[in-house]
Amino acid sequence: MIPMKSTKGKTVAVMGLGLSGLCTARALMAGGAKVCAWDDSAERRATAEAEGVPVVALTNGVWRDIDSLILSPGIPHTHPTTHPVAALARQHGTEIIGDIELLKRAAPDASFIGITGTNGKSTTTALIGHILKSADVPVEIGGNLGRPALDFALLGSDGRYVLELSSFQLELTPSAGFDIAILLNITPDHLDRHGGMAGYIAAKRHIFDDCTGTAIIGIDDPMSAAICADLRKDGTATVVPISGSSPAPGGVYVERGKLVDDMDGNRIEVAMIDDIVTLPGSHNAQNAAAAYAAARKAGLPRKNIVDGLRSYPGLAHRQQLIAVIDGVRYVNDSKATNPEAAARALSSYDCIYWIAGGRAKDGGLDSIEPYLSHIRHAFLIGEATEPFATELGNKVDIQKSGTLETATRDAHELIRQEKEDDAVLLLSPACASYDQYPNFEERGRDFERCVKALPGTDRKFFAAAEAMS
Ligand code: UMA
Repeated sequence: MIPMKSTKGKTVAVMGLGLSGLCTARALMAGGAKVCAWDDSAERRATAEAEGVPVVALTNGVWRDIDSLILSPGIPHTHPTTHPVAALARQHGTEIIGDIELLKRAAPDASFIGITGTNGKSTTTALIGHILKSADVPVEIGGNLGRPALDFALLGSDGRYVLELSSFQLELTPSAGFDIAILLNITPDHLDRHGGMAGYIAAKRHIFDDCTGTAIIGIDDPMSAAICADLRKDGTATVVPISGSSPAPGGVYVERGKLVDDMDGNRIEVAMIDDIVTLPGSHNAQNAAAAYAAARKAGLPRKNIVDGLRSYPGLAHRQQLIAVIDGVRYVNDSKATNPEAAARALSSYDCIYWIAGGRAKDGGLDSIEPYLSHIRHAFLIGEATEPFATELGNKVDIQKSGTLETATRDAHELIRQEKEDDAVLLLSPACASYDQYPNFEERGRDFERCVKALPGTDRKFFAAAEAMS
């Protein structure tokens, strides 16, 4: 934990006492600030109080003494409505910031690598962290990935913070100024929180504000490609375009499975990367290109980076290879709680025995349509069994398995009968887990348990990186 010395003697309000808020309150108190904290949940307030955090109703009277409001990222401060505590802070001219801003103020000597994008930011963050760590660079990895910013150790001038940044966190980080700033892609998300697409793009684009180092930008979607063109005109940062599927002149890209470095305008074919089992699909090729560019700009030799890409263990529950049994891959993608996320996994393999279902989101399965030919057989579970059966029934072979345990056994049995080359048993539910599990992590762990119970002659199991490490 980083004691927040810069706020010593100041009065700081902390709104929200979840993962990031509680950690922030502890760090402020350890640094000598006078903290007054609040959460709308009585349970969260009680937990904080039990830890000695002063809980104070942040109503009108207290504001003349408060220097800053530290807002948790999940609490709205503009759209769809302004939380009353944020409204009071604004009315009194009190700065509203988040824990990433506090980290930037606490560690002025360290370097910061910020990663954002609608998809792939967790993988890219974990991948960059893994590559730097493997090369013995002092590094702390977290942010939206799970570990709150002020839980880190304080790093000096040789250290690097590798931060996954959500649009919510970026809005609360006025002094962005990242040494290496990465935007992977933009597709519509969190539009209610940003008042529409323009607000969402503005929040994402903020990652490049005051960036005088390197701006790494995906060019595989039109909105990010437009930002890339703008930044190149602007000329403040060194701009590195990246692509997972086509040439990116002056940047880093993957073409026919080969990672290409053209950052110095001197095309170098670095390595084949399409055989890295923990980074399947063209979306992961783009993530690998981003991680390579960041690690090169952080000063690592090419060989170390390629070694790091090859030894990347993958993140739990995100296209995580958990086992290979008699040549068949077993992949846990429990984090795919909507059809768009499942579509990315379905695009990554050619012969899929697919376990899908749970509590379905509105809008149907349109986004998986382009990948129906990759599905050899679907095994349906949970509340979505009947609606998915109706939607998929005349397009792919389906089986109503009901539970994950039955689906895993049904799929394994069929795979053994059909003996297809390249078969993959993929849990990528396209649904929330709440009908059968407390969360997607528990669903993923249950899948792992079911896979471990399967018979087989040649069984290999793999461990994933922890999101919190
Ligand atoms: N709360 C209120 N009033 C409100 C709303 C919330 O008091 O009107 C309180 C809740 O009772 C709760 C606390 O605020 O106690 C929750 O705060 P939070 O939602 O900001 O969540 P944290 O537990 O602090 O976790 C946050 C990030 N959550 C969000 O941005 C929603 C975590 O990202 C992040 O891992 C963590 O900080 C550590 O940095 C999660 C996430 O879902 C993974 N992110 C979104 C995403 O990836 O799409 C953006």
